[in-house]
Amino acid sequence: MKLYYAPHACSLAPHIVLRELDLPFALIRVDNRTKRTASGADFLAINPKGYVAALQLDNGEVLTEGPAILQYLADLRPEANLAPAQRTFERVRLQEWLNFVSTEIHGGLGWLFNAQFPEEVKALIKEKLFKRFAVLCQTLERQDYLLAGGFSIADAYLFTVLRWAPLFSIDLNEWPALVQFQARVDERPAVKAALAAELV
Ligand SMILES: N[C@@H](CCC(=O)N[C@@H](CS)C(=O)NCC(=O)O)C(=O)O
Repeated sequence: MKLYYAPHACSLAPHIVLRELDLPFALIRVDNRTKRTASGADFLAINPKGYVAALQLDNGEVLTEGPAILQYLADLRPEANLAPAQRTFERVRLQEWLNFVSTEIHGGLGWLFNAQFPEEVKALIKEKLFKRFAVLCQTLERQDYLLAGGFSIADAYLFTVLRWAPLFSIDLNEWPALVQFQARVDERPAVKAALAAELV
């Protein structure tokens, strides 16, 4: 498999999961401005959507969209328990979190990268985002991870997008449960390895 990534982008989540699962993969860096890979290949020919993450399977299929990639990976090694079994209620609970992280947290923080948005618009986005942070805290104040069963792909995703908060002068210390969550996930060897690999 090949994971197309940009350093510290949302592709960090599947990168962490590949390492958590100890799956063989090649990491291919994409320049999101030029849409070229490190070797100069046209990324748009690989993923016409033009964004990371993209996972190219050994049969040539290209899978995109974080929640789909994460579940595909977790199901390759179900014994690692990074996702509850398919067709269980817990799996739907996981999908509920993946969708929440994708639309409410990734989506919200993602808009803040847009340099064209005036400050008043960014303030409104933050106001909504902070309500969503409160929702996360309701769960993370009573358990270590989003699912009661332990670390899952949803946590890898949440960790990845919450890392962007300081870029927008959002001080996570206002939500201690989120700071503790970030520290807890940051301690995982697979997370440390993924972050180190993306710094290269
Ligand atoms: N819907 C996609 C969004 C992916 C996305 O937002 N990727 C960003 C990095 S976090 C990107 O590559 N943006 C570059 C661009 O849109 O040109 C997903 O959930 O995977």
